[in-house]
Amino acid sequence: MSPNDLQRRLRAAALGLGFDQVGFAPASEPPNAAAYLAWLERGWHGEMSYMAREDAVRRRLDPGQALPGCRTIVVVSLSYARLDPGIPEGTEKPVVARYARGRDYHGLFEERLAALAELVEELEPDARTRPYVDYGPVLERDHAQRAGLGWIGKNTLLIDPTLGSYLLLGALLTTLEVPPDDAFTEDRCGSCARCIDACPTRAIRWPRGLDARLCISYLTIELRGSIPVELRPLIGNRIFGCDICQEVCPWNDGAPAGSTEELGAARPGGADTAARGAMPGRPVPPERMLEWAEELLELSDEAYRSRYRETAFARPGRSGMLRNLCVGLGNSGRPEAVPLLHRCLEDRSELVGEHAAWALQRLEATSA
Ligand code: B12
Ligand code: SF4
Ligand code: SF4
Repeated sequence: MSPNDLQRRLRAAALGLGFDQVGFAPASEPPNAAAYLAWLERGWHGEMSYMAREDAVRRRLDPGQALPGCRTIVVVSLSYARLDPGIPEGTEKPVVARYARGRDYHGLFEERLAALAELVEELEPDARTRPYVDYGPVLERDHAQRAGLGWIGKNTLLIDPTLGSYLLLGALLTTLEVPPDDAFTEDRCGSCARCIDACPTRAIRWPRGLDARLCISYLTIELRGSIPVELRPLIGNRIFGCDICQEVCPWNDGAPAGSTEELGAARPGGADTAARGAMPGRPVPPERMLEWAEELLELSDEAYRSRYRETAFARPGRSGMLRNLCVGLGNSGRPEAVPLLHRCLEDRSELVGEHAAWALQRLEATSA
C-alpha cells in the first residue's frame, strides 16, 4: 500500500469509528516544548505532580521515549458542543462543565483508539502502537495543531475553525510512517482577548499563559485538598470544572452540536446543567446543589465510587465533590442551605467540614 493510501485508509477508519476529525503529525519534539518547561519552572502545575515527573517530562518532549521507534502521531478529536444556553449565575443549580455531562470520555476514546490500533497492526503486522487520552505524557494540543486540527487559542485550548473548542483529543502513537498533514499555522485569535477578560480568577495571566493553580477546573477537579479561601467566592456555583473561557469565545458561536450521544452532546441542553436524563451507564445527579449534597452526605466513599464510576465525577471522589458543593452553597446566598451545611460540619471528612464552616460564615455575611 502506498503511503498516501495508508493515510487515506486510516483517516477513513478513524472517521468511521465516530471521531470528528483526524490528522497525522510527525513524531518529533512538540513545537511548544519550551513553553511547557517554562510553565513547570513557574510551578503553575500546582499539585499535578504527573505533569512534572522526570520520566513523563522526557516522554512529553520526545514521543520516541513514550513509544520507541515512534514515527507518527495520529491525533483525533471529538466534539461535545451542546445547544446549551448556559445557566445564570447566582442560582441554586450546580454548574457542571459540558465535557462532564455525559459518559466519562476516557473509556470511549480507549475503545475507539484500540480499534484504530488493530487496523494499523492489520495493515502492517510489525507496527507497534500506543494509545493515549488525556492522562498520558503527551502534549496533545501541540500535536493536534501540528496535525492540522486547529490552533491553540489564548485560552490555551485547541480551536478547530469549524467545530470550535468544545473538543476532546486523543492520540495514537505508532511506529508506522504515515505522511503528515500540514500544520495549522494561523493564529485566528487576532486581537480578541475575551477569554482573558472573562476568567473570574484571572488564571489566564497572559495569552496562552495559564496558571493552573488559579483555574476553577483545577480547583474543583484536580486539587485534592483545601481550596484557597480567597478563590472560593469566585467559583460561584461551578461545582465541577469551568467553561467560561470557552463560552465567551466567538469561535464557539454557531459551532455545530456534537453528535456523540454518549457525551450528551446531541441532546439540546435547555437549562440543563448537571446532565439530567437517562443515558446508558450514567446516574442522574440531582438538579439542585442542596439535594446533591444531601445525597453525598449519605453515601460511603465506596458507594460514591460505584454510583459515579462511569462519569467524570469519579475523579475528585465523594469528599472532593462535597467540598465543591459546600463552596457552591456558600456562594448561593440561600439561607435554606444552613441546616444541611451544619450536617456537613460533622462529616467524617475534615475537608468537607472545613468548607462547610466557610460556607456558613459566607452565607451569614451575604444574607445579612
Ligand atoms: C493538565 C491539564 C489541565 C490543567 C492545566 C490546563 C492547561 N492549559 O495546561 C487544568 C486542570 C487547569 C485543565 C483544565 C481544563 N482542561 Co485540561 N488538560 C490537561 C492535560 C492533562 C495536560 C495539559 C498540558 O500538557 N499542560 C501543559 C501546559 C504547559 O500547557 P499550557 O500552559 O496550556 O501551554 C501549552 C499551550 O498553551 C501552548 N503554548 C503555551 N505558550 C505558548 C506560546 C505560544 C506563542 C504558542 C503558539 C503556544 C503556546 O503550548 C504549551 C504546550 O502544549 C491535557 C491532556 C493532554 N495530555 O494534553 C488536558 C486538556 C488540555 N484539557 C482539556 C479540557 C477539555 C479542559 C477544560 C476545558 C475542562 C473544563 N471544562 O473544566 C479546562 C480548560 C482550562 C483551560 N483554559 O485550559 C482538553 C482540551 C481540548 C482542547 N480543545 O484543547 C485536553 C486536551 C484533554 C483531552 N484529552 O481532550 N486541564
Ligand atoms: S476554565 Fe474558567 S477558571 Fe479556568 S482559565 Fe478558563 S475561565 Fe479561567
Ligand atoms: S476568546 Fe478570543 S482570544 Fe480567547 S481563545 Fe477565543 S478567539 Fe482566542
